[in-house]
Amino acid sequence: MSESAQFTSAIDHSVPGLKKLIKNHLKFSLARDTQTASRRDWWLATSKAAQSLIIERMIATQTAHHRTNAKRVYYFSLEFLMGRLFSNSLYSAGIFDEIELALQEMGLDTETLRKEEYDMALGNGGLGRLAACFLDSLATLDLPAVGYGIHYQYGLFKQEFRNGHQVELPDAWLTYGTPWEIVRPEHSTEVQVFGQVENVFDDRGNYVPRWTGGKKILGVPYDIPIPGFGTNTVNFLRLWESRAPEEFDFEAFNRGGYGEAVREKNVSETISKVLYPNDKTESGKELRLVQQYFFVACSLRDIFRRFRKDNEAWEDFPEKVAIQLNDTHPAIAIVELLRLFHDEYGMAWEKAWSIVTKTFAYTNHTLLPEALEKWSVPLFQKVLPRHLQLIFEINKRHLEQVEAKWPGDVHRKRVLSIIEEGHVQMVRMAHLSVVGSFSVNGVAALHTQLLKAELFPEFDEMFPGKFNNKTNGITPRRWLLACNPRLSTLISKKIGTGWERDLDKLRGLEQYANDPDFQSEFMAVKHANKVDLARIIKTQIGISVNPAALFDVQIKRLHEYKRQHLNLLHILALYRRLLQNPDLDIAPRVFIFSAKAAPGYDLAKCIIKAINSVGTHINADKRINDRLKVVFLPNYRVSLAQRIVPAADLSEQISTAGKEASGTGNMKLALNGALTIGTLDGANVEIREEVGEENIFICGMTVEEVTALVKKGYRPHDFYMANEELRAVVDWIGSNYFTPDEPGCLRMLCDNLIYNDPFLVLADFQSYSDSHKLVDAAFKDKPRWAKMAIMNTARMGKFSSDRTIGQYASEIWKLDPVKV
Ligand code: GLG
Repeated sequence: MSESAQFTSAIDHSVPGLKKLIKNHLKFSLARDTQTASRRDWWLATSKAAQSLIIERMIATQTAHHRTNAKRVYYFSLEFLMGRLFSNSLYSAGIFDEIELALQEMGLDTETLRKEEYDMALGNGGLGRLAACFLDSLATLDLPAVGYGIHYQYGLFKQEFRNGHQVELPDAWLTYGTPWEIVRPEHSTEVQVFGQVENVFDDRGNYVPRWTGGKKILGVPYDIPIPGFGTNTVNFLRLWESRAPEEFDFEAFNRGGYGEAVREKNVSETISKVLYPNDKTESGKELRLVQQYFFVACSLRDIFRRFRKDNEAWEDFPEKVAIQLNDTHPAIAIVELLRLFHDEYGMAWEKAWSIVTKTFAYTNHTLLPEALEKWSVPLFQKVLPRHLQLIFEINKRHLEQVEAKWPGDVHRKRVLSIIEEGHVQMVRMAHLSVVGSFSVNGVAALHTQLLKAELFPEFDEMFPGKFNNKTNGITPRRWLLACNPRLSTLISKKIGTGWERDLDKLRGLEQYANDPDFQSEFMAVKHANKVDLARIIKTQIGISVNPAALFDVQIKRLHEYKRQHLNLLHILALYRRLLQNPDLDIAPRVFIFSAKAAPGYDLAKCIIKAINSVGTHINADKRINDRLKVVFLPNYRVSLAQRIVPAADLSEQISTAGKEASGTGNMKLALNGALTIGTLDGANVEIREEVGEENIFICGMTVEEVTALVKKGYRPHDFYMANEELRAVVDWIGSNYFTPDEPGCLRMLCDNLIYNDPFLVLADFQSYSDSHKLVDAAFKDKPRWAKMAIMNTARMGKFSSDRTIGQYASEIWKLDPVKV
C-alpha cells in the first residue's frame, strides 16, 4: 500500500464540519462562547482549526520519514522571518475557500481575522526571510527537512517615528501566545558554556583533554509546523528556548536569599531573550556567541537522537544528515560536531573530521567586510575553551595541506588561515566555514562570481569545485497567491491554476501582454491594490495619496549601500525642478519608503530623519499640488510588505554594484508587476536576463566601473562641484531648510556625501536621474507600461524558491523527496 493511501484525515473538511471545529476550539481551547468571543478569539479558534488539519499531516509525515529512514536536511539559521502564518496555513491545509464560507456564515471574514495576528519577526531582513521561503519550498517539494533556530522572546524591534526620528520599542510577540507552536519538553536538552579544559584519563587509559566546569543551560524546543502547498508533507521548524536547568537554586536561596537564586536563572534565560537587531554588522558580543553555540549544540544533540533511532554506524551520518549553515552565524556547529565525535564518542580525529566535512554546507550572503564574523581568541577562550583548542588543531592540519600544495608560500598561509594574526588574534568564522564544509554557495550569479574572484580566490584555488551558485528565490504562495488575491484570481482565470507550484507556467501570460482587454484587467488589479494601500497610508500616517499616481517603492533595510539617500536626492531634484518650472510635465508620483535602521547605525537613522523631514515639507507645499508625495511607513515588516508589494508600480533596487549579494524584494515586486529601476547588482542582473532589457530600467555604474573608480581614487567632491543640480540638492539637505527646529541635524548626511560617500551615491546620481526620465515617459504611455508590467509577472518563474531549493536538494544535499 502506498503512503498516500494510508493517510486519511479524521477531520471533516466540509463547511459545516469546519464551522463545528472552529466553535469547538472557541469553547474547549479558549473557554469562550460565540456571544462574547472577540475578533481575536475567532482568529485563534480558526487558526487552531487549521492547525488540527496540519498536525494530522505532520504526524503522518514524520512517520513516513522515520519509516523510510529518509535523509533529511537541517537548515541552521539564527533568523527565521516568518511573518503571519494564518493565510499560509489555510491555503496549505487546502481549506481557504471552505473557511471563508464557514466564517461568512458566522458573520465573519478571513480578511478581518488575518489582521489579528502579530508578525513572527525572528529575523532582520533578507537572510531571515529567505530561510522562511526555503522552509515553505522544502515542504512543498516533499523534502524531509527541519529548520533549527532560536525561540526569541523578543523579535526585531517595533519602529515608531517621533518628529521624524526612529524610535525602537520591544517586540513582545509572545505576550498573548501563538496558536502555531507546540512545546516539546520531552526533547529538552542540556548544553554547557564557559568552564575550562583539563586533562583526565578516559576509560581506555588515555590522558585526554576534557571540557569541565562550565555553566549548564537547558534548551526547550518549540515546534512550528510547516505545511507544504498542494501536498501532504508537513515539516517543522524547531526553535530553542534557553532555561536554567534547575528552576530555582535552593542552596543559593538558603545561603543568600531570593535575589541570588533568581539571578542564576536569569542569566540562562537571557540567551534566547532577544534577536540582535543588526543586519550585517557583528558587534563581537559575548552573548551573541553564546546564542550561536546554544542553538547549534541543542540542535546537534537532537539530530543525534533522531539519527540513532534508525541507524547504527556513525559512518552513515552524511548519508542521512545534511546541515546547511545560513551564513556563518551557526558555523560553530562544525567544531561542535567534531567535538562530539572526537571527545565524547572517542572517534579518531581523521574519521571524525571526514564525517564532519561531508555533512556541512555553507551559504555566504554578503561580501561586505563588516559582516564577516570574527571572534577574538580571548573571548572564545572564555566562552568555548575546548572549541578554541579544536579550532587551532583544525587550522594546523589545514595549513599543513596549504604547505603541501604551495611549499614555503607564507603569504598564502596567512590569507588562508582560520586565525587572523594581529594585536589580538581573531577566529575568522567564514574561513572555518569554508574549510569545514563540502559546499560553499553564493546567492546570485554575480555574487558567486565575486565570492570566488574577490573574497576567496585562494580558497577557490585550493578547493576547486567547492564553490557554487544558488540564485535566491521567493515563495509564490506568500508573495503572489496570499498577498495579491486579485492578481492571483486574474492569472488563474487566464491560464488556469498550477502556477503556485510551477511558477514557470506564468509564461503563459506573455501571449496576452499586448491584448488591450487583458492589459486593462491587469492594470485594474494594480489600481485596486493601490487604492487599498492609499487607505492604509491614510490611516497609518494621515497622508492622502492619489492612486492614479506612479507608486515608486523602496522597501528594505536602511543601509548606506542600498542607497535610500540616492532616491532622496532624486526626489529633491524633482521637487526643485517643479518649483523652478511649475509647468513641468511629469506624471504624478508617490514615493513610498519603509525601512528599519539598526539602533546603533547613526547615519542610517539620519537618512530616515532626512526622508521624513523632506517628505513632510513637500507634502505640505501647495504649489506642488499633489504631483509629488513622499511617505515613509513606519514599522516595516513582512505583513506590511505584503500590502505594499501588490500596489507598487516601480521597484527601487539601486545598491552600489557589487554590494547587494542578491536581493529578494526585487523578485517579489517584479512578480507582482512592478517595473524595476536598478543597478546591475545581485539578482537584478538575472532579472534583466529574464524580463528582457526593454522591460527594466538599468542605471548606474557596473561592478567594473565601480572598481575602476575606487582604484583611481573616488572624490565625491568633484562630482558635487561638476553638477549644479546635484550640488544644490546636497546643500539643501545640509542647510536647516527642512529641519528648522533641529538645526544641524542632517549635517552628517550631507558631509558624508561630499567628503566620503563610500557607496558612490554622487557618482551614480546623474545616471539614476536620467533613468527616471525614461520611467516617467514609459508611465505616461499606458499600454506600454501595462505590457511591461505583464511581462515582468510572466517572466519571473526562475525566481521561485522552489527552483532554488530544487537545486540545493539535487546539487548539494543529494536529497530525495518522500511522498506522504
Ligand atoms: C543578505 C543579502 C541579500 C540577500 C539575502 C538573502 O544582503 O542581498 O538577498 O541575504 O540571501 N544579509 C542579507 O540580508
